Amino acid sequence: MLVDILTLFPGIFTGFISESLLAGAVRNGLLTVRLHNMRDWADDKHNTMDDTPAGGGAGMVLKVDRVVPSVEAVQAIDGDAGKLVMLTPQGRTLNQRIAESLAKERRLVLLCGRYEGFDDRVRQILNPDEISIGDYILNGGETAAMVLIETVMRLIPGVLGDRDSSKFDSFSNGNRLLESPQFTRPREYRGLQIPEVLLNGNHAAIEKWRQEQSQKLTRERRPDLFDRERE
Ligand code: 6GU
Repeated sequence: MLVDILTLFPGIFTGFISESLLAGAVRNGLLTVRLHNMRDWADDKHNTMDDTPAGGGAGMVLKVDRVVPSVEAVQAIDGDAGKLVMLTPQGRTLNQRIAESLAKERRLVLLCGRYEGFDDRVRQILNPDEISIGDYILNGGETAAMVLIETVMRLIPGVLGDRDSSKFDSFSNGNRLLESPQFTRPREYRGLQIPEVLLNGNHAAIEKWRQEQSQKLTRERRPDLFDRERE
């Protein structure tokens, strides 16, 4: 998968893409991430990216005549313009189903906003898929883009080894149950034991215990998920 990120702060992403699983996916050629400073692409001799809001009010608005040309220039780098995603608190809320659908794309172009947002005409002209990561306000779309990339790349075949396949993750493949508690050695710590059932090698009993724990945890903590699971 090819991921192009348009941002005014590309430095925010450098540690993120050079560490851990993401770095492995890049090394294995499963993922290419390209960072673009919108300021560099704006086809204009001035590089002012924002201006005061029409009608007054606090903050600054990202200029349509800077943002649209930079997105179009990045889209044109490749024959396939890709799926354009705008990270904005006004978007639909990211969930596993949306991530599964984005994981099928060949190319994603992620547009990160800052300040008070984009001039609305950016949305009207480019018609992006608008995505939020939840009901709270961030300083900008960059951290939301990282959340989206991490969620999507786990679903690309080969990115995770077999050992930690995402197939059975909570929220995957219609699974709406939280995962059961996990334990590892030592067997006892500060008087707390690993549940006996996990130590006796009876795989059917272990599976049954995990199912029960999963259901109990979901019923207690996320009754909203539990009700949907039973539908
Ligand atoms: Cl995508 N952007 C900002 N600024 N705040 C958010 C968000 C995005 N998603 C949740 N809050």
